Amino acid sequence: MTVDLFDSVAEAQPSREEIADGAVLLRGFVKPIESELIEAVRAIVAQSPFRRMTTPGGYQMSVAMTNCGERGWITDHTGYRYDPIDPRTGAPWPAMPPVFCDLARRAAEQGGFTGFAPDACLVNRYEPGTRLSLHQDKDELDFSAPIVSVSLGLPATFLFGGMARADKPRRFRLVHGDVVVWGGPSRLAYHGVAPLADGEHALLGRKRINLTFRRTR
Ligand code: MD3
Ligand code: FE
Repeated sequence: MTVDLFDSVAEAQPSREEIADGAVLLRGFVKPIESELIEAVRAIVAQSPFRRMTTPGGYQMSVAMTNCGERGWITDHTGYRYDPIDPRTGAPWPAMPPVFCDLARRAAEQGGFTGFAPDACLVNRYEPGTRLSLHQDKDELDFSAPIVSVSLGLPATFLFGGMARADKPRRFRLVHGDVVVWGGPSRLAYHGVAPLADGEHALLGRKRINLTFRRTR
């Protein structure tokens, strides 16, 4: 009984928290479509598999990545860029599934950005121990569009820094179903992910999947 009452309140007023200037956290935003999202990730990975890319500095990334959409983010010994072709398969990246475009647009709207039309979705895979060091996302042409991020599977400690790499990051726990819209002054903040703790997720096992939706041009 108490649970039913709580659910109806949560539905009437979904959680929306401004965690930094221009950054809006939507707890549990994609829980209602979790199965569709996971199925769509499986279909993408069947076509363009996860791979650990090598940075221009010669380091292999700890995060395994793939993409969908018109363009995908890649790194190799020559640099970082968005490319319409998956270098692993020689074919275009898988199309962005309608359920992805739709959720990204609805989430961006909650963050105050109407008409968000991502042309790229980077799909990151974390396993226990995987981390992502502090960086800025600045390979896109237009920083007026937000980035929408979706967390699935094991929880992560997200590090949110400032405009300078040396700014001490704040830590946020992101769990399965959470969405964050990163716009305005937050768009160019340094950020990263602490080494993933081991655990078991009911739908994804010992993994965390993160989707980031981007407008690259
Ligand atoms: C803040 N991914 O793919 S998502 C990335 O959990 C990336 O896989 C992390 O950083 C992950 O580039 C973090 C949250 C996120 C994504 C993009 C941002 C936060 C951001 C861009 C600007 C500011
Ligand atoms: Fe990033």
